Amino acid sequence: MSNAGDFAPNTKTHEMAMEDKITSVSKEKRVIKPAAEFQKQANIGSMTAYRKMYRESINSPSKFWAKQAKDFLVWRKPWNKVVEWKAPHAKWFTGGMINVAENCLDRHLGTARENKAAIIFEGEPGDVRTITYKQLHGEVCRFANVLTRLGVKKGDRVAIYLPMVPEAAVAMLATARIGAIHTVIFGGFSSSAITERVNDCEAKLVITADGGYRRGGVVELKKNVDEALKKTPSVEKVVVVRRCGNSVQMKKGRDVWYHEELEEASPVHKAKGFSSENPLFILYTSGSTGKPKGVLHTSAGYLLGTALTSYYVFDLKEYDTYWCSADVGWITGHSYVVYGPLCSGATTVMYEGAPNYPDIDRFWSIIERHRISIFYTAPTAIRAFMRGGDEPVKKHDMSSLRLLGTVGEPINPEAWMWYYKTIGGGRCPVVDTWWQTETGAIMITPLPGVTPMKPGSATLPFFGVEPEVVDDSGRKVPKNSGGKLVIKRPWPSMLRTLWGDDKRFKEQYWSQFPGIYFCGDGCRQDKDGYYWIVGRIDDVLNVSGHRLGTAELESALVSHADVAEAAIVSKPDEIKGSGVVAFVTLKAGRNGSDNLKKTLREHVGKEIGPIARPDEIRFTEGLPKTRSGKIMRRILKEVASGGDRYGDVTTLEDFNVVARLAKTGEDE
Ligand code: 7RM
Repeated sequence: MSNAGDFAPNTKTHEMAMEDKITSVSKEKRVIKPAAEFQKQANIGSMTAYRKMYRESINSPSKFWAKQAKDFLVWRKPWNKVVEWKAPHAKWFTGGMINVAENCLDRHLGTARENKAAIIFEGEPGDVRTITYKQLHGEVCRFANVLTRLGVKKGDRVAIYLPMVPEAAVAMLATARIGAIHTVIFGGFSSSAITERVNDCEAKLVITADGGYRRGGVVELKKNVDEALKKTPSVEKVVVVRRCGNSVQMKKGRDVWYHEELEEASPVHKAKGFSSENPLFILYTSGSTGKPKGVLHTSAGYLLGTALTSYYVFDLKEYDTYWCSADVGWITGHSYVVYGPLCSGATTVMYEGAPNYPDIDRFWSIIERHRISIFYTAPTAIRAFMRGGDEPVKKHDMSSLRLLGTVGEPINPEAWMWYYKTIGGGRCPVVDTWWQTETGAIMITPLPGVTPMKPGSATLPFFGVEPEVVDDSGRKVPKNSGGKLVIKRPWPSMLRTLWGDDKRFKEQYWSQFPGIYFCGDGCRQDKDGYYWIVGRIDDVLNVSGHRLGTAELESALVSHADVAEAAIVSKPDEIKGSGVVAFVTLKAGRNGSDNLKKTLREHVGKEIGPIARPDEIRFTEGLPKTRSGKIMRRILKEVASGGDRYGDVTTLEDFNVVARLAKTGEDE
């Protein structure tokens, strides 16, 4: 139990900082020690080993990164300088020459990995394809020759708009192989999103498919491309993968079939070395307002970041079957479906379809049939499965799993425990990995088998990462107080700029604290040095003068047995200045009643204190989410205050959710 007194600010010392301080209300205390059996075989064997290596990475970064770059990558020409840092611009491994595709493919040939599965693909209808490293190499070489023949040169932009099929990985790797720049556009985006992105980077060529399978139907991708390309003067050619066999229109002189081009192409392609800082890809990430930002990543540093984290965070072993359920349209798909695992010679699984098709147990069925050993997914998916109860999981043999991971949002301790116990059977460490499109690779994370885990915390920094929690003036805040999360030094896989908009790059990430990267997240560091992300700074609530992150309040609601998911926003309140509105989805079979509203308010009061008790609770069938599963609190805020100016909703997964949400307040 707690009382409001706990939250009384110490006005003497904190008067000045009140504005930017975030009050933490979490009472989460559990510590889960990883199993000894896991530790015995882990790629990093102890906390002592982690701390030693971390210290080296911070005290002698150039020496540390030089060693990793030698151990994890193959080079055409060694670098002269590890890092050149003129804030906010970094260059890594300058003077070095490298080919990213060679690092993911050619290096494994002539080794025992040659005939190992590089990709195991499962389509939504149930079709399965296994592609070995040798086969993948052959296909990428052929397609690299096709791209060259179609006029793509080093530095040209290639847009990829495909379903989650192996050809997506082939397209990315072939583009990289010839030194061109890819921009993957998520297959769920509309034609206007394609137009905007293609025009922003002036893509010369588009790779798409006739369609992709989703929830039993066909998403007509080529049709969307045709519509989008009415307004894209830069596009000269379109390559179409045949996936569903649905009829498409091929524009003469512009459109060619992937399979026909490949048939004619030679499987021999000699990879050239490109400079370390050669751009590898642009990935558009939508801010809450304004046009999408084209995050630019380059070659060597990015690849090193993804390879190193793949090895240590996922504890990759030669025999693992590794599955990251993210779409290649997101950074997680780039870094942890394609580049990280393939550079490490791992077997990476790709699944095309919806998580709940034909049934809610599809993921568990995939894990059982392919004997997946490492599984990486998002909290939103975990909560959705949790909502469906344990039965769908129990139908499957999940004993092949040895490691679980999560990314995308703060994971509430309740969902963490469910994931750990029900999916992992209490055997598997859970790595809660904090990172961003901009960071390229995992930044804050446990090392499995080694780092004692705290449900809801991403725990400790990865090698070379120096985070800090600061107030608005950039001063480090005391342990256990909230503030802004910054990264104090450059790291190899960091974004280099925003495509065509270096001014926005500087403003967005480097203007708050000169020379220091501000990620936009609120955070708290506990007494053990563990980091707890409390949500986006833009979403912070103001309750009676206290600034509260969204994650802790939502997590308190979700810890109630009837609640599946919750999102909290503030709304203007005439008396208090602002009030707290909770949108709540319930577990299957539970009923939203006035009684339950009362119970939930009391529950939150008990869990974290009376000040955080929501003023209003609204039960809803679903929450507005981005297509990668992040809750769009900006829309909920608008709904809560009775408005309908939702702003940019192009990344919204399902607009019907918003329409239904608007009705949730009507009985109030
Ligand atoms: C990888 C990815 C980045 C934002 C980030 C956070 C949130 C991601 C976690 C997390 C708490 C985590 N890239 N986020 N991972 N919050 N714990 N483990 O998601 O660019 O799409 O999003 O996602 O707010 O800033 S992203």
